[in-house]
Amino acid sequence: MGTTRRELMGRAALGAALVGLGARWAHAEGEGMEGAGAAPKPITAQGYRPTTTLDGKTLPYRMVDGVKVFHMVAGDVEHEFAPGLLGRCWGYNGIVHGPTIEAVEGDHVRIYVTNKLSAPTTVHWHGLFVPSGMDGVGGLSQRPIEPGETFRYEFTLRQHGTFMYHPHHDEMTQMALGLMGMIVVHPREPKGPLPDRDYVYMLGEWAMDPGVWRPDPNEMKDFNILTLNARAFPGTSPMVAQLGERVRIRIGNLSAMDHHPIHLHGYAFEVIETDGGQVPTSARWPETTVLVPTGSVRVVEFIADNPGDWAIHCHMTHHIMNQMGHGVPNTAGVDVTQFDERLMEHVPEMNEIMEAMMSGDDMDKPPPNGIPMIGGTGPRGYITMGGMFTTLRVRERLPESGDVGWYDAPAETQARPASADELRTDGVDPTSATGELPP
Ligand SMILES: [Cu+2]
Repeated sequence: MGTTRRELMGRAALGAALVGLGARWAHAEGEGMEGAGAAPKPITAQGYRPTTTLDGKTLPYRMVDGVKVFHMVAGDVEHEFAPGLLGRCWGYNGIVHGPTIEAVEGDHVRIYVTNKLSAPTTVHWHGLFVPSGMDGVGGLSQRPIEPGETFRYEFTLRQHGTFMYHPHHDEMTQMALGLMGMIVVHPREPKGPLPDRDYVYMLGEWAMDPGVWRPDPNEMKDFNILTLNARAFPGTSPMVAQLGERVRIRIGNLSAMDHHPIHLHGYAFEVIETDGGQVPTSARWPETTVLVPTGSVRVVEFIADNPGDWAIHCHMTHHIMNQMGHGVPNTAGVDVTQFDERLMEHVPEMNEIMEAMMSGDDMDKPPPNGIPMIGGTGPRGYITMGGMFTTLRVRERLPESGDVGWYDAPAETQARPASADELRTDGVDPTSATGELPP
């Protein structure tokens, strides 16, 4: 029989085996990547609250004769999507996605782009009102930047808002490998209150079968790694906020083929901005999910007045999975307790494989470059989600330093098994099929 071990494992031991595997891997933080700090970042001399790109970085600049000078270097990056899953990607300044460019409306910026890739590239400034010759469309606004060359882009930031950057040359390949990043331009004269927390996310999608190291740019539909700032849960860092703080979340999407409805638990927010500019206060409405189409930015804001650990995730259920296996029969609702025994009757080599699995040594070895389809360890069991999932952790008081940890819900606010007494008092019959209550 041509059935491989992986296929058999996929059918017989599906979730449980893979879940067990994931729990044993240690969390490895990327070097120098940003996590959420205890205190809000101090307001800068230019009067803005700096953004936080979790699991990413902000691009440093240098002032030269009143000009903000940046340097972006496109090159190969070995990137960790989550502990156990590395990708041979393309990025800027040694990270995937590229660092967030942050400036202020009216700033004059000069951005040098050095190409250390093996292919020509350009950089397009998505949403920015730049002179035509600075727009970065290969063949249209400029000739491509050849490997080894450094190009100079220069313009004045005439707007404020949230924008993106990416190559506009061989987009399909270069963006699939990770070349993209966010741009935040703060207003020169802010009209509303400044946020206390200002988080920046780039949504992304990748095609990487287990055991493969290079994201596949040819994929059209079957993206199996869905990321927030190029990290898939359980590799995503949590956002934090202290009770009463104003939280802003800027979400850009440069996924190849998908839009992402991003849903936040515990809150309603308003969309205050897109990559086209600010939404007038009178035109905003409350939402709990914001659809971020590819090639778009949505910025949401709310007051963190509900303490707890709150999920924030894409609401496409296949986008909160990692490296999903397909071609598996639908066993939802089926009694599968005899499955392994029956399978062994029909697949003789299954015995041997199961023995190897039971002995432990097979299961202790992670697959070569692959992560479980679902999850990470939570405070009350296993969190059965992956991909575009993280948490917002709101506390009355954040610890001065170190991990925020998990929310300790007051006992009376915690869902739990119902007692027989409670059921009787409330007239609830657990054996009822209709859920009908006595009059
Ligand atoms: Cu999605």
